[in-house]
Amino acid sequence: EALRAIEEYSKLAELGQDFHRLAPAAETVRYQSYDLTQRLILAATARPAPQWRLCLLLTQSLCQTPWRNALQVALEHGTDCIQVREKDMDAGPLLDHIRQVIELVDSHAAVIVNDRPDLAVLAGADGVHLGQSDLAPDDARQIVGRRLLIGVSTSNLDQAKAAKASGADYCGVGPMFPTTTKHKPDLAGPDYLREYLEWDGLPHLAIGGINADNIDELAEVGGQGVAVSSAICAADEPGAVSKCLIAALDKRAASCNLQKSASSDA
Ligand code: TZP
Ligand code: MG
Repeated sequence: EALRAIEEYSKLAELGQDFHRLAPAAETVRYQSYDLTQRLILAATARPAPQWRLCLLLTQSLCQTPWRNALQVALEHGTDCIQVREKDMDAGPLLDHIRQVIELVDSHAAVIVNDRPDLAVLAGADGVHLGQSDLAPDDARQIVGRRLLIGVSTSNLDQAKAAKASGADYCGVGPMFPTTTKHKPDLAGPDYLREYLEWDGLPHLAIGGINADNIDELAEVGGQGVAVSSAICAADEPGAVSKCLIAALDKRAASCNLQKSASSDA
């Protein structure tokens, strides 16, 4: 308001040319101050990504039990993040599906949408997850604003650093192990997770082929969070597997061993 007053007063005829020249400068500074105010508000309301423990990549076609059941029991056993990952759904049905997931999750976990920043915003999700050939985080940010989190899949530290520089909030780190869920011929492996953790970067979700039989390798290098699809979705007992994976990250090995047979049977 002070800048506006300076701008207006400097235009008064009585003041002469010297003051008139002040008006455009005051106007420029006024607009810069609006921009700065907006950026300050956005920065103040942005929330950092938490270090999730277990993120379920929910894909209906992979589910052995009805997907609502898999989701429900995964939540009951400590899953704190759900990524809706439906590669073959058109936008309309996908939006409906995301809304159903959000309703079922009922704030007990974060809901992240794979690939689609637009649908993440429309559905009121907590974030969007992007691959290396999806929108860059700074472009997606134009769509999702500061409130939504942006995750990026990375296979090496250069990609992770680029994701952070472009405004990502967390990184997928993988693939850790062979997987049939996605075509990923080159393994990054636990060595990349170790390297990632040595970097003072962003929260992580190790991903790719993770199950009850190999998660100890990730716990050993210090892994704090994993993203898992088939090991939970395709299990007969998705709750038992979820519990086992979290126990392994907590290095409560006995609890995980107890459940390993359930997941291996699946
Ligand atoms: N990105 C890297 S590996 C992968 C994705 C989406 C697949 C994860 O699924 P699964 O079944 O846990 O291996
Ligand atoms: Mg993608």
